[in-house]
This record gives sequence, C-alpha cells and structure tokens, in this order.
Amino acid sequence: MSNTLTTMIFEKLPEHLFQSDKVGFCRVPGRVNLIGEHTDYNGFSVLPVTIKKEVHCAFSPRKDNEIHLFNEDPRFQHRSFLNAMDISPSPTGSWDNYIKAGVIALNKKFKVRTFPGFNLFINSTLPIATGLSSSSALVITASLVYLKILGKELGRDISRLELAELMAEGEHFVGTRGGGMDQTVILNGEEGHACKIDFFPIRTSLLPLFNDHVFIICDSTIRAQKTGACLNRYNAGPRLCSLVCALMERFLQREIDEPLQIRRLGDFWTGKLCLTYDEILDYAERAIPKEYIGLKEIASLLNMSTQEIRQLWIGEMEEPEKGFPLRARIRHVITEQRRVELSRDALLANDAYTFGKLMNESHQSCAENYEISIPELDMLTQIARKYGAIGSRLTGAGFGGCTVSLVPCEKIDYFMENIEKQYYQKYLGLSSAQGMFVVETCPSASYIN
Ligand code: NG1
Repeated sequence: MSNTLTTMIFEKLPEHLFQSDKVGFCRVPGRVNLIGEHTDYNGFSVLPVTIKKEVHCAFSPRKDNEIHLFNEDPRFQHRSFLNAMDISPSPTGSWDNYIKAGVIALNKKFKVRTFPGFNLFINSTLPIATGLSSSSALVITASLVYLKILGKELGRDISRLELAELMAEGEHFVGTRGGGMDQTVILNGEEGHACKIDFFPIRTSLLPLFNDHVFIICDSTIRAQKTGACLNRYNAGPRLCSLVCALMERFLQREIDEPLQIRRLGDFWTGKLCLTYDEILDYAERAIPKEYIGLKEIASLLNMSTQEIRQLWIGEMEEPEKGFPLRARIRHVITEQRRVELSRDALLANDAYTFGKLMNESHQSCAENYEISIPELDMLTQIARKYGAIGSRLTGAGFGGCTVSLVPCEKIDYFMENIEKQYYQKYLGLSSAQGMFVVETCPSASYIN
C-alpha cells in the first residue's frame, strides 16, 4: 500500500521543490466520533474511530527558514511564512493556520532556536468541515512533518499521547477552544477498534468493533465551518460549561472548608470531590436556580459585575431573551458521559442494540440540551432509523456536517438506497447521494517508507 501511496503523491508534486532523496511522506486519518459529543473539553470521555479518509503528504527540508505549503485542492492556494520565534496567525479560516499551530507548539516544546524551513505538499481524501476532523488531521500532519525536519523521533523524543496533548492545546491557535479527542484518536486509534479516550491525564483503551454491524456516514451537505461562521457557536459550548463550573464551585465552596480548584466539569467527578453523576446534577440544580438564567443574575450569584462575567466567560455572546440554558448544558455533558461508559460496556458485550439506543439518546440530548443540531441532521437521523439503522446521531461539533448510523450488515443496501431516495433526493432535491459511505477504520497516523 505504502509504495502505491507514495507514487500517487509523487505524481502530483511540484518537482523542483521535492528532491527525491530528501522527501518524506506521511498519512494522517480523519475520525468519526461514535458517541461522547462536547465531553472532551469538559474532561469527560469520548469514543471515536480512525477512518480511511486521509490526509497524505510529502515534505522536504529547505535551506532557508521559510515554510511553503502546497495543496492539490485548488481551494487551498499556495501559502508561505517565515519560521521564527513569533509566528502570527493568518486571517481566521486560512489553511496555513493549522500548519502554523503544529509548528509553534513544537518550537515551544523543543525550545527550537534555528527555525528550519520546509516544503509541504498535501493531498487529501478527507472531506472538510463535515465533522470528520479535517482540521486536526492537518495539525497532526504538520506535527509529524516538523518532528522529522527537527530530527526528532516519534516514540523516542515524544510519545504519541504527549504529541496528541500538545497538539490539542496547540490547535487553540486557530481560534477554537476544542478538547483533545481528534488529535488523540488520530495518533492512537487502531484498525477495527473504537478508541475510548479519557482526559486529564489523557489515556486510551481500544475496543473491538461489532462484526455484524457497520457504521455508515451520511453527509447532511450543510457545511459547519468551525473557524468561520460557526466559530462563536462552537466556542459557546466550552464558555458556558466553564461558567457552569464557576457557579457550581462557588456553591460547593460554601459546604466544603478546603479550597476547591475546579478547572472543568470533570473535576467534580475525579480527584478530591469524586461526586457521582447524580450528585453533580443535583449540585448543578442547586447552584443554578432555574433552567434559564440571565446575565445579571449570574453576576449576582458570582458576586461580580456583568462586565467581568463577559470578560471571563461569555465574551460578546448575545444574551438569549430567556437567559442562558446553563442547566441544560450540564445535563447534556453528564448524561453523555454516562452514555459513553454504557456504550463501552455495550461494545464489550457485543450488544449492538443497546449501543444504537444510546446513539439515539445522544442525538436527542445534543439537539435539545446542547442545541448543536440543525433540521437537516434531525431529518437525516429520523430517516436513518426508519430505514434500518438501530442508532443514528450527528457526529462531531454539530451545526452541520455528518451523521453516523449503526446498521446491521444485512441492511446496508436497503439503508443506503432509502437514504439516497428519502434524504438526498426527496428532502434536499439532489439527484444522488453525496458523502455517504460505510466506515472503514484504519491504523493511526504514520510515516510512509
Ligand atoms: P470537530 O467535529 O472536528 O469540529 C470538535 C472538537 C472536538 C470535540 C468535538 C465535539 C476541535 C479540534 N475538535 O470536533 O475536540 O469537542 O468538536 O465533540 O476543536
């Protein structure tokens, strides 16, 4: 496989920049999250798989300090920047920011002072802005390439888990405040397995997938540009959850003598407090007096001004007429965490029926409690359930992108034919299905020899 791949990449290279004796190659998969949405940055678990939709790249060192980026996809034009102590971001949404994110994080980690340059050519089969992690795949690509350029070895100078953690933090450079799910599974997933990831500290366990059921991806065709129009909507998740933490911390502090140090919702569950899920929900209800809560009321609960609340948590986010739905947000996170644990058990017990049921509940909670669904994703999941899926849910950040459905092997054709007819043709008015495929899992990101 590797040779065919390198030949394919080679055929498309701008030759003068890539001298054969010094060219390196790597492949970096995308991911599908099976369950556990918007839990990672809260310190809770996720259950993704690596998929055979990949970023492929060739790279070569340069004699100067410039980094030159080429992409086979004409939507991503040639970009270049100087590798230096301070690299400033390009306008939000520019694709070079993902490469800069990886380079900056490694410059810091290895205290780089020589700032070597390189050429990078990308050629990808991973669709963008569909919730399949094309952004993190680019960041991880940058990290693998730059490690080699720096003469560092993955596994010797930095472990896969350390690199994932570093890149999760590094990716905040592009403006999103995501967790570490994508980077971790891309670097640690395995063919035929789901990868349960727990955070703080980061750890993974591999679980064999069902052999009589498949996961099928259906693209809603609605694009969710996480560093574009959806940036603020995505970041509203982490911001509101962190506000919930502050309210709960203040409330709990009255009952506990020692100082509490809560950085994320998961800290109520682990460490010193070790609360159960029910206890966390119970405290949340007591700390947040009603379902919707206004800015002024939040300020008074925290003994702060509304400006301080904006500065520390909600930024320019518009205050909804009814108030912020803080209770619903924590309800999603905690019940989703419980679903991830039950899904792990269902996988281990080869119980596809329970797994599917949990996927359906997850979609409902994503839609109602976290408000990240859209009519197209709701429609697609409903049609999926009607035509053979035992579970169906949106996958990834939401606001568009794809659904993932669990389908018995004997119903694959029936399912796909009906999704094509009922969703793509009847609902969207398209002539055929777009972006619908059976998930094929694959090994984690690697260099190609
Ligand atoms: P995608 O679907 O790749 O935009 C984002 C975050 C994840 C996670 C999910 C929601 C990044 C790089 N990825 O994923 O960490 O929070 O949303 O579960 O920010």
